[in-house]
Amino acid sequence: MAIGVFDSGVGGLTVFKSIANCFPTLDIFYLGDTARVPYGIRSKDTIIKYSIECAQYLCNHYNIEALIIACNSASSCAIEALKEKFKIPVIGVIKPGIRAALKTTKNKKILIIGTQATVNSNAYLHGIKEIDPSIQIFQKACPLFVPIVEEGLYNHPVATLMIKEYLEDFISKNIDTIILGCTHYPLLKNQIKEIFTNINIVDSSIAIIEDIEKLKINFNNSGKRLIHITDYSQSFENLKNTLVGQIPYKIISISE
Ligand code: DGN
Repeated sequence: MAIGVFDSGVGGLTVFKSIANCFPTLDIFYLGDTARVPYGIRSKDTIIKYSIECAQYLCNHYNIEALIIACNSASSCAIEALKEKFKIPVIGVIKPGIRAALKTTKNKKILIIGTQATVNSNAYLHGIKEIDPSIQIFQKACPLFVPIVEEGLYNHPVATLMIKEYLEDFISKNIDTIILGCTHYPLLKNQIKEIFTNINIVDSSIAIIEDIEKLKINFNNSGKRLIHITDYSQSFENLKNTLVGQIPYKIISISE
């Protein structure tokens, strides 16, 4: 038995890495839909279709006991469809992120950053308002963050420039908590902290661990890990090596 983790591409390896570190004996199979990344600019229907295909592949090929949606765009748009279709526990990154942000904020001012699909879905906003309607929420889609990270430029001055361009207007808003609502953004954590002093950063790849711990599954397997991708690129390999090192990968096909 094992768990399956999927993402639109390589960014979800931030979530995979966090899970792999916390559960060393758990078998984990990751699927990154690198042929069709990014999901963040696509319609809800397309994100649902792609997400079902990723989940179906993992269910068909491995005896998975739970499905983890590492991708914020897929978690925002497709979690209900996946829960309905697959009869195993399905965990996305939105609820853990919300829980962590609500625990963290003191002044009840939260900024959510993510892809266009995640921000348009209002999944974080509605989830937070349901629990605490008094929270003041700011949202900003930051579409250029993903390609900058994929290009390996997260430590380059261009990343700082880009973060300023998207987020400068929020500096004066006295926000105390930012939700990194995209798989790639943890790689920009330090640069975001440089711009917002005294900010708390919520990283769903860490927050999700609590949800996984609660699963009633067998965590004692052989600690097998395998990454599946739907297309190869050098940027995939570079980012994979940076994030998780020498874990093996194979190229697969999932669409009809
Ligand atoms: N994995 C996506 C997310 O977390 O929303 C980012 C990459 C993308 O599809 N744009």
